[in-house]
Amino acid sequence: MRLFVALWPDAELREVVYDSSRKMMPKKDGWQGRLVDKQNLHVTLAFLGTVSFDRVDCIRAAVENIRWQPFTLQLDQLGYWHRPRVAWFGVTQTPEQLTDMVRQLRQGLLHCDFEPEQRAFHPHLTLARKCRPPRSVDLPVVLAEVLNWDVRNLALVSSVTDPAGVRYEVMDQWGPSDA
Ligand code: 2AM
Repeated sequence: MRLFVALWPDAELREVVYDSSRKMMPKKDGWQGRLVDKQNLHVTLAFLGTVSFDRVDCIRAAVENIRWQPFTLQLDQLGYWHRPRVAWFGVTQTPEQLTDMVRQLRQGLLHCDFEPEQRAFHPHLTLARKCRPPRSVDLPVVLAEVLNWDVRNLALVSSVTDPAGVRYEVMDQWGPSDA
């Protein structure tokens, strides 16, 4: 199983993000690439890679034990990374609750024998892959309309590759901890 832990948008937010990404990256302006399917949009918190079944309980416990309260993620910029050739919506300011959530998650995953994650966490919602922006666009750009995401759940997700492409299956979801 290929697994990852993610912030998982609800159906309404998916529509908003998808519409906004189409507006922000029009083909007619020279944007190239493949938009991520609407139902696949998410923010990865930890990528676990290929994991054997016997580690799943430990991973579930690591996510379940995170103490967090609801918060709002303000997606307010469109950016691009050259190496992976992905375009994304990101945040100017990472909420402290999210930084703390990822810190707890990384800590918990150490107990499941994952290597410590060396890379800093840059929250982003990947919008397009194999992407190339037009030269005329100076990225990142600030969004005219901020997308407010009221984060209410965390998901353990399995990535399934089938002939139609990549599909993500939510294995489990958790809400905020009790007060
Ligand atoms: P990203 O698109 O948010 O950057 C599921 O495959 C998710 O895990 C992807 O959306 C990707 O996140 C992330 N991912 C895939 N392969 C990865 C890798 N080798 N290292 C880190 N994250 C990866």
